[in-house]
Amino acid sequence: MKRAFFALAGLTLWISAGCRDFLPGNGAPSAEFPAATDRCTPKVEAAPSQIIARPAPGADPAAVAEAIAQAGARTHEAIPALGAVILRADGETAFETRDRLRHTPLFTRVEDDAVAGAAIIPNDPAFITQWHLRAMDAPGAWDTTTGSPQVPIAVVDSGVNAAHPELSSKVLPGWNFLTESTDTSDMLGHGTAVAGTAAAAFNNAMGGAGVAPLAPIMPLVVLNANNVAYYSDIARAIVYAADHGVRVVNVSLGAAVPSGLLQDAVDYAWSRGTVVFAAAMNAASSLPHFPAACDRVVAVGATAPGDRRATFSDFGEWLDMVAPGDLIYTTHAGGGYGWVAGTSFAAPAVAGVAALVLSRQPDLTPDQLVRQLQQTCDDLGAPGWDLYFGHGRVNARRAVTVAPAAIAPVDTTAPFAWVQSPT
Ligand SMILES: [Ca+2]
Ligand SMILES: [Ca+2]
Repeated sequence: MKRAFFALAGLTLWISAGCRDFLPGNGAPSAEFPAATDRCTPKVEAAPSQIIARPAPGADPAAVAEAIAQAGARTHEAIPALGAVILRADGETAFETRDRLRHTPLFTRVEDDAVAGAAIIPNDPAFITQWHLRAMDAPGAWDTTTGSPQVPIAVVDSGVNAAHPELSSKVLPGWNFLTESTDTSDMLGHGTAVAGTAAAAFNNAMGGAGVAPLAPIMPLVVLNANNVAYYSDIARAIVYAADHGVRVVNVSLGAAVPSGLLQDAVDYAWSRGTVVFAAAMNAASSLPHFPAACDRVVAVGATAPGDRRATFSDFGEWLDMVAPGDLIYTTHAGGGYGWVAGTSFAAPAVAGVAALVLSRQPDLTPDQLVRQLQQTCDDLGAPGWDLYFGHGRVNARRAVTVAPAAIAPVDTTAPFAWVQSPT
């Protein structure tokens, strides 16, 4: 989540990078999957040019439609909950179309529908155990709770292999925003690996375990087989999860393009009790990626064994916390297990802890939930909140066992600190 004073710094970075100029009509996705050798260079993705527009309140629908047509665009779909319409324009002239719409008072916001990529780094390590569960003391949490069927986790990703024996008992009906259908099968494998990290079954004499083994998974498909996800589909998926009462949403996707629409979706969800957990992404830089750097999103960086920061993990003022994200043994779409790396797998580890917490304390507000997760982290690096570890590495046991009175009632400003309640 973006810390308040960082808004200006982020803008400065953005302008100094000149991104708006070198990005094509739809912005650029991150290139973090699967090109581990190309982590820092945004890759330009050829995709239909989509523009997100929000008509002004009370604007005459006929005038809006005419303005859209005159600008050379057509309406593709609407997101009524966010008051937005998704427009499609010719790729060659999308830039002009967008600028024309921006100069029309009929719209309060016009922005590119950027595309996000997944934050996975393929890996082939020699280890054969799930070190990450011990590092974040998930077994210590399981003495208290292993999650609840009443607290599902929405996985906004490439789908989930519902036939995987570690996931088959827990995959809920979801939605595919690419095909507008109920087919949530996984065409990429990323979503199945994320889902298993959060909630693979345990105590079933096979494979490994997720952080919240009893938590159901709601697959929401936005990422296609080419590792491209439109921001508008991510926003629709977040809204869908919130509308269906899912309080924990994981988005292991991102791009370095700020978006009002993504922020609106996060705010919509937050107002309905839903918290979005997002991968910090893997560029090993402090350039904010979204939705991780949106306000109220829990941005999760990655650690490697030994509580070291994973070298690929992004960092910055917008980082909330870290979780294991390197050498992670998790479910593969093919049906077995395999090794993966990336902040893609750190975010669902924290989402899993959130599901554990809510299974015990279902009445926590989003603000209370996030503070409980933050304040029970094990501090790493420089004392207190810092750029590289945020509040520290999530601790599942502490998160589910902390006494409510030990959680500070209000957020503090950076540098982070809180006051324990006097006894
Ligand atoms: Ca298992
Ligand atoms: Ca620290």
